[in-house]
Amino acid sequence: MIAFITGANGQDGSYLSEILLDKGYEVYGLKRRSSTDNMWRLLSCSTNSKFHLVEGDVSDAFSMSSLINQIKPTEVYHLAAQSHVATSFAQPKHTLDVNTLGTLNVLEACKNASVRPKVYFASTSETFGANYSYFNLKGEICHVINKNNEFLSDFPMFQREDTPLGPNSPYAVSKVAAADLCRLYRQGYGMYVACGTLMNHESPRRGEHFVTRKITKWIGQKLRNPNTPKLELGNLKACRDFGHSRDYCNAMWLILQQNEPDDFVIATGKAWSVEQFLETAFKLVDMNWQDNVVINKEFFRPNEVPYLRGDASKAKAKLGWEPKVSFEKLVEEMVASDIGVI
Ligand code: NAP
Ligand code: F7E
Repeated sequence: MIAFITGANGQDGSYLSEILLDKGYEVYGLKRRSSTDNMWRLLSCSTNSKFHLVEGDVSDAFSMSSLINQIKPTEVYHLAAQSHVATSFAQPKHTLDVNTLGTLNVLEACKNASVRPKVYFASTSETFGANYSYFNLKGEICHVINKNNEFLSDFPMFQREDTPLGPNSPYAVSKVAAADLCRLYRQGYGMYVACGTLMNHESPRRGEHFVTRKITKWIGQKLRNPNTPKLELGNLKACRDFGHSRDYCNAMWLILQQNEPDDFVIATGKAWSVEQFLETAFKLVDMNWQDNVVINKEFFRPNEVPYLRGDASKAKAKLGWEPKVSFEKLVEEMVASDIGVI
């Protein structure tokens, strides 16, 4: 088996590379040129003779088609993206160029390959926006298209495969369009293209500008230097379904092992507010977050996704997939890594 992973040096790409190498795959990881080294997540892979880094950029159609022709992968995991939601408001065109047109380039290259690979596309729960589903008293499924971005905290609401999409950031729009392209190539050209709609997943390898890692990194710095300025955050009320990246990368592999291409929501089924993440992380080091956090309007978004909680029943039934790492263990691992205990 030969895998080609775009975004290999990102959080998910690094765990997925390790998982596939363990299964005996030959793994080709795409990296784009950077002025400084950013391969730290791939340290354990770099010594494996079955792991190869190849240079290219998903927004360059030529580099995608020539790499796929040379490598002849059996499976393509297309993870590369401008993945930061807040950045997508500041750089909307770049986000669509990379995430939507980059996906088109990958799909076209795979369509024209002499032997077409199976393709996994990294979609996201952000595509639901503020929409949700719930079961009414008769046990019937109801879907809500939530135009006001309301946050109904007492409601047992969730998102699953049939929840209507309501993208409310350039990032989410770019992923909806890319996932539509995936379905078009599946239906129109008979290609094996599967989409994973993944809820937030974190780890010690999470980028430093995502809220979980921003918090745990700050804790590490504060313990090393008591003069560290206060932690500046935005909306603490937003809720996310936080899982562990390694668990979610296992789901990506399972999704591509099905006989027929299909789409799956991957989630833990529980939602936690940013405030609850803060509370849990600070408690681990006997600190009070209220004394150490200031709210800065700069970190609020023009549009917020108030509440994400996934229902991964389909993944459990068809893939036998379930998350292994609890929220508490996830926070513990991230804090331990940032304070230098592991
Ligand atoms: P990440 O850590 O931000 O990694 C993104 C990767 O894409 C990096 O390797 C980055 O390279 C690469 N990349 C960006 N632009 C590129 C380009 N033009 N050409 C080639 N490579 C490019 O993201 P992640 O958390 O691993 O997420 C992986 C994928 O899952 C992304 O598509 C993301 O949108 C999606 N997703 C993530 C989550 C989550 O909670 N983590 C949830 C749902 C979906 P550089 O290092 O050079 O920037
Ligand atoms: O924000 C709030 C913020 O940037 C989470 C990406 O992997 O998951 C990720 O997108 C929440 C939001 O992740 C700060 O407003 C408060 O409500 O960590 P985040 P995200 O936007 O949920 C999805 C599923 C993806 O697909 C994306 O690729 O936290 N928040 N204060 C803050 N967020 C940040 N970044 N920084 C703050 O200071």
